[in-house]
Amino acid sequence: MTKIVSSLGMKKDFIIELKKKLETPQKVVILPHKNPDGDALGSTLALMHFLIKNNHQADVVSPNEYPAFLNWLPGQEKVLKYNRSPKDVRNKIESATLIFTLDFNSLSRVGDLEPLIQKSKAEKIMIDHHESPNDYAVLMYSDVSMSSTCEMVYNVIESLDSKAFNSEIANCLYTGIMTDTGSFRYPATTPATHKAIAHLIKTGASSTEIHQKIYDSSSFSRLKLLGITLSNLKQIQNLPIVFMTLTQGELNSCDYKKGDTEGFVNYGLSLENIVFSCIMIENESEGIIKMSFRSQGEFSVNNFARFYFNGGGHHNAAGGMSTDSIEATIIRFEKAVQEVADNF
Ligand SMILES: [Mn+2]
Repeated sequence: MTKIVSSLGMKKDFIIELKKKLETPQKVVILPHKNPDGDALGSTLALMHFLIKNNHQADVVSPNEYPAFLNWLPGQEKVLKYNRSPKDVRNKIESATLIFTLDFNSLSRVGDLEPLIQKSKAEKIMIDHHESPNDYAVLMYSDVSMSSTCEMVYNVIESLDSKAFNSEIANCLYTGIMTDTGSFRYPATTPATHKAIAHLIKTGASSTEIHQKIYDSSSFSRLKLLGITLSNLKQIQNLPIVFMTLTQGELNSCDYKKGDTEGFVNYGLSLENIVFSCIMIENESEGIIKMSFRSQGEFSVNNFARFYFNGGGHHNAAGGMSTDSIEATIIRFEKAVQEVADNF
């Protein structure tokens, strides 16, 4: 088996090899990471639509639920969730001939599905834009300079069959590019990103509708929860760093639903002169504090999350976790930022 690694842009080899694998009908399982976001769900669904159109069997298998603001994406009703239908998922994975892993690069990101994927004899194909990819795929399209996995899937479909775009594919890909670029404003947004977006609008993406569905669909309780989060906002003395916290009690008081806290951490960066924002969210049932980190410019929250909080991600957007109490986690965070204070 040849291993084709594409690190800078997509090498021709990736497409040539992928084309070969798709010459005969395949049974394909497409995996997003656990807690799929817009990019993970958008990219997996777009690829599913494309493969079905090309006479393959294709299923998106998610480790668990995705947030409600994504429950209109074309094809989302077909997503098999391991936490809901473990038997169906097991059957799909056991009979798969190809497994695509999208928007992640370490099998630990699929949670409880990991052993099933490890055991599967299907060939694995990775399409992803996170740092430090693990070594499990026979074909890899890995490029950290890419705005989103959706932009990469756009490139793949464009190279395989540029006439294949339809409104289903276009709406899925537009959504992931939009959410992963903060509506086209993060630095990874390039002329090529906008060119892809232009093509997706041309082929049926409803941009206004997508923006409304994603950004103007807050529940009353979610907005109240944002209010609590912002009232908990604190700045680290003499540093351009802020953090926010949410306890399980505060979540419960606002009838918390999965996905409600999506994007809260970004509010820290809307402050003048703040370049590092963190949110710590208590999860009583898992016994952990989930942490999200965002930065602007030089400071790598990917390294910070890896070194201090058992996580990782991108240069400017990463996640981590702590098994301490929320109070102890705050103290650890405050100590950690003092250790890296020279960077600011
Ligand atoms: Mn992504």
